[in-house]
Amino acid sequence: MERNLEELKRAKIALREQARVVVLTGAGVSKESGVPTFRGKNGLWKEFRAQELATPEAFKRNPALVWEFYEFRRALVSRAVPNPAHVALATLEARVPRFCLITQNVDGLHARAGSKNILELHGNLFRTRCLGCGVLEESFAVPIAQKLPPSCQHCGGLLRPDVVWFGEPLPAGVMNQASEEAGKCEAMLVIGTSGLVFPAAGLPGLAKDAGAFLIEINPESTPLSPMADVCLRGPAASVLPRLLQEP
Ligand code: BJW
Ligand code: ZN
Repeated sequence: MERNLEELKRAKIALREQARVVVLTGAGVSKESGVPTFRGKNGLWKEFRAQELATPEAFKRNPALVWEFYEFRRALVSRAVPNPAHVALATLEARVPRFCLITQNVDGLHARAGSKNILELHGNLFRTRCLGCGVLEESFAVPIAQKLPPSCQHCGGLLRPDVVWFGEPLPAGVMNQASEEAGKCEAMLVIGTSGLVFPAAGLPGLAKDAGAFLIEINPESTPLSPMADVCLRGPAASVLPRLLQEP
């Protein structure tokens, strides 16, 4: 407990003193909103096979099945609300001079909590991309169509969720911007990610190499923990509000 308080204090000071702050979030930040993580117990990949659902090959093989998985997720997230961790990050943005929130999450909960400068590395559950004409469209309708898979209103082509599957490149502009922000930040918060999926998992290393103070918030240790200056162990929804509490 003593050590935890000491660590919390060091993290508070770093956040208060640094003008350029970057946050990298993963599925753990939405856990308290009832959105399951991918790995670990009760993780999505325990129940569903990633290779059968989150790859371009899987979609080619059976688009309706892949859409069923995404419809289940879209319905779940539609009912969810941002938790105190999302809200704390929106509050932090308002008080830091240069702030950027990089998220691997596709649930859109950061934006719903009021965060503004967000880079979504793995896309968004509520956007579709047409494989025929390439048009990107936002849709919050659940279900998205009477019959799955949905088709494009403009060209009749097959629509896919605009998320990044294994083996696919991340949106180039977004990843470049994220790397740039990570490479010039003074403090980075790494919250609720297992640090296993690349290239996102490489961003804390870029920040560290540039001399940033690294804070990890996660109930478990991860491959990123050894490079962190401070590890705050606990659920993001309780740790983050305490971290932002003054003094
Ligand atoms: C809490 C908590 C609480 C719990 N509070 N915390 C280098 C080495 C090895 C492999 C590769 C490499 N580079 C690339 C690869 C391949 C691959 C990869 O990384 N594989 C590894 C798994 C081995 N990467 C890719 O394929 C990427 N593409 C790519 O590299 O393209 C290259 C290319 C270039 C040019 C042409 C073609 C290709 C794409 C990766 C896409 C990832 N997509 C997914 C699915 C998105 C859509 C969807 O949602 O369905 O993204 S996979 C899934 O993992 C999702 C997540 O964003 C991502 C990361 O997961 P995250 O967020 O870390 O969640 P979990 O569940 O892993 O962890 C949760 C954490 O929270 C845990 O630590 C808990 O302890 C913690 N937690 N409760 C705080 N209350
Ligand atoms: Zn189209």
